[in-house]
Amino acid sequence: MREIITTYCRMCLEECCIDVYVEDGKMVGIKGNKNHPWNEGRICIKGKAAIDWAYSPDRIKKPLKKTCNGWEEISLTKALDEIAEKMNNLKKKYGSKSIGLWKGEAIGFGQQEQYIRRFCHAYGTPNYFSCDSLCFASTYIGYSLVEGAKPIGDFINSKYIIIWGTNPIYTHMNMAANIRKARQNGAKVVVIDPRKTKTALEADLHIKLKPGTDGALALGIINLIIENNWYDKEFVDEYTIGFNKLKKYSKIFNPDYVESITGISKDVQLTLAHDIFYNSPKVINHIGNGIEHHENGVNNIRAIASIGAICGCIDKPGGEIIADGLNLPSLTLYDELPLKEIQPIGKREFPVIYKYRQECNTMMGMEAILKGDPYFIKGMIITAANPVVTNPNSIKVKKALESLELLVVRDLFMTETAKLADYILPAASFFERDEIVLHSNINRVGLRKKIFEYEDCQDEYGFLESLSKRVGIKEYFPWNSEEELNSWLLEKGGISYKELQESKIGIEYGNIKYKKYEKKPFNTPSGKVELVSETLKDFGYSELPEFKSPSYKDISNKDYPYILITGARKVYHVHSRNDTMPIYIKDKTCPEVEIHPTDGEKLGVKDGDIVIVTSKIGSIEIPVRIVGKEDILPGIIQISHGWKDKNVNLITSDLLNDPISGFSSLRSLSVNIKRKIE
Ligand SMILES: Nc1nc2c(c(=O)[nH]1)N[C@H]1C(S)=C(S)[C@@H](COP(=O)(O)OP(=O)(O)OC[C@H]3O[C@@H](n4cnc5c(=O)[nH]c(N)nc54)[C@H](O)[C@@H]3O)O[C@H]1N2
Ligand SMILES: Nc1nc2c(c(=O)[nH]1)N[C@H]1C(S)=C(S)[C@@H](COP(=O)(O)OP(=O)(O)OC[C@H]3O[C@@H](n4cnc5c(=O)[nH]c(N)nc54)[C@H](O)[C@@H]3O)O[C@H]1N2
Ligand code: SF4
Ligand SMILES: [Mo]
Repeated sequence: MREIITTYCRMCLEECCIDVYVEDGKMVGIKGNKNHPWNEGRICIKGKAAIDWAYSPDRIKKPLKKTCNGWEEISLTKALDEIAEKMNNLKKKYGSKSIGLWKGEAIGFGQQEQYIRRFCHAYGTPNYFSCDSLCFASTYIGYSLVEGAKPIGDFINSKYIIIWGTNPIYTHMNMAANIRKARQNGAKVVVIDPRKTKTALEADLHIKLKPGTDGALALGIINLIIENNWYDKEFVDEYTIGFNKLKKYSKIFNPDYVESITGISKDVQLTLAHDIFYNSPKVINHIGNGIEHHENGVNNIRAIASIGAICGCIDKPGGEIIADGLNLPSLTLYDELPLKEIQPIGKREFPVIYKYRQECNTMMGMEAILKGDPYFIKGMIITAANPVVTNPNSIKVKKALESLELLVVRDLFMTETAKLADYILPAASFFERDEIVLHSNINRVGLRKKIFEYEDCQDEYGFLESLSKRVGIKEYFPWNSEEELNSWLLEKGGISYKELQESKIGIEYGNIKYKKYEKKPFNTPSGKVELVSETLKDFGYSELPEFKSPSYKDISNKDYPYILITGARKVYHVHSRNDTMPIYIKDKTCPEVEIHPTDGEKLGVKDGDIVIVTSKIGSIEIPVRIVGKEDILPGIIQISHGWKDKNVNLITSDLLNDPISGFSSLRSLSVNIKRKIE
């Protein structure tokens, strides 16, 4: 039998709608779905490779237990029984808080995340960890502190799009398509990035600023906009607080001072400020991971968010829209079982992120495991993550995970993290689970469909439900399958499950509404846009979006004269999943350090030569790629993350953090680079 099943790709977070061709139950082909308004038929190379990936002969299909004779296959029932027994023992010995659960990027940020949060609180531990210790949460709180939510750019209708520290052509294919459409309709696109990315190459203007200095540029723009009376006075008066304080503070950021910090000329600063004014409110300041991974990340983000705020670009066509979202019930148990008496790991150091995200900090998690500070974590269940490669300071991560009394890893493949586990449980891929897919930027909801299954490869819900029975919390997992749960969630959210199942490409759940603030206050304590934040002040931080220079400027770093950016994405790869991708993708690129030709000359190296890159944390040997002289600023080097060999996180620091979000400074690290003498 031949059929086409319309579902959603989850090889990356774009969640493109795809048509999967199935013959006698076997997937044989894959295409982008042409009717879905999100990806309009687009599919990238990773999506095309998804079938080979899911059917890979390297997949783990049976539970594995580590024994003194190596890995032994055991039955799923036995594995779950033993894990539950060990969890119960740890609970008796050290309390339930000694167990943490960790969710990675591969299963996303929606319902899968909520199941794990639910399990944690039902079990009695507040220790929910995730990739969000390094991803998006900084952006989320930066914007939430200012305007109560993270807005979404209305790219298609925009006239002026400033892209700060992101490369959507590689990382957000469909957003990039919308930006291209806007440009065809006459919008100007500006990219701010120390490197000439593909997105920068296509832009009208590329501004190469020094890493970690975006906040200074944003404050300089704010200063020029205010001095020239280019802001939206009505919006500022009616809907913001703290304008005069911001005005006074931003005065420090005069064009000369900003140029000295950022390397951006006065003319360019003025062009930016003027063009923002001229095109407002159809202006979007869109930011990415490149702004988050710095010591002053959140405040830099607040400063950028404030530009749109003072120019009245919030919630207007072509500007930054605060999406309504679909009102599905939350599966977390923060209200029912708040566990107030237990300190979540990382809350002491980073209370604001905990307040806004209920997110423990993975870097502090390693401290807790190794030092027992504030108490010991003794057991960890990790799913869809590979922190030995993706978290900073890999040697420490490895040491910490190895020292646990119980480590369970759920993955499809034998990753570096899985190798450390006591038990590896085979996980279902996205082709093997039913789940709700939300595209909140276009108000659409759809269903990912289970196309096939391997007997022991449980989906996330199935795993947690079967563990819940064994550890005495089954009452919190009453649904018998993910399908049953989806139906419950959707019906509660006012969407018919049946209708959604029948509609191939999902349904729209409402129109985009503008200027909602006229009827409903902003979701901030004052109900207004907060250009200064009482919340931050109450926690002992500055109320202003203060700029602080990155520590690579410190004199103590003189032995590390280069600035390392890590993690710039490649089209072919997603984080550490490089190593498990089908071979024809894997072979396209390899780990390498990108350097400017002048630096290449200074070091006496050519393409392919091996160099040693050293930070205060460690060193790696890696081949060089000399890029074009316009492609990166001299003195700045770039290494993408995710490779098990030549892993850049062997030299990144876990304790050089943004004091508000706890994010590690992965994009402005002081390093040295030397040619390897054979
Ligand atoms: N130096 C540096 N480090 C970084 C970054 C950086 O820019 N620089 N970026 C950071 C960011 S933003 C992120 S999001 C993190 C990501 O880091 P992680 O969350 O660790 O993500 P992955 O490396 O993709 O690991 C995902 C794992 O899930 C497995 N997997 C795939 N599909 C499924 C599934 O359906 N179920 C289950 N259970 N497993 C599955 C994959 O095989 C893979 O081993 O990396 C961070 N690390
Ligand atoms: N193909 C692919 N797509 C992905 C992923 C993947 O691994 N592969 N990962 C997904 C995930 S989880 C994430 S978080 C996103 C990340 O998506 P993006 O945010 O687009 O991440 P990058 O490709 O690293 O682009 C960040 C850019 O910021 C620049 N940059 C570095 N430091 C600074 C700075 O201080 N200021 C400025 N202005 N720019 C700076 C870098 O040079 C880089 O070009 O991608 C998602 N999409
Ligand atoms: S961009 Fe590519 S990998 Fe990501 S969801 Fe779309 S098709 Fe899949
Ligand atoms: Mo991420």
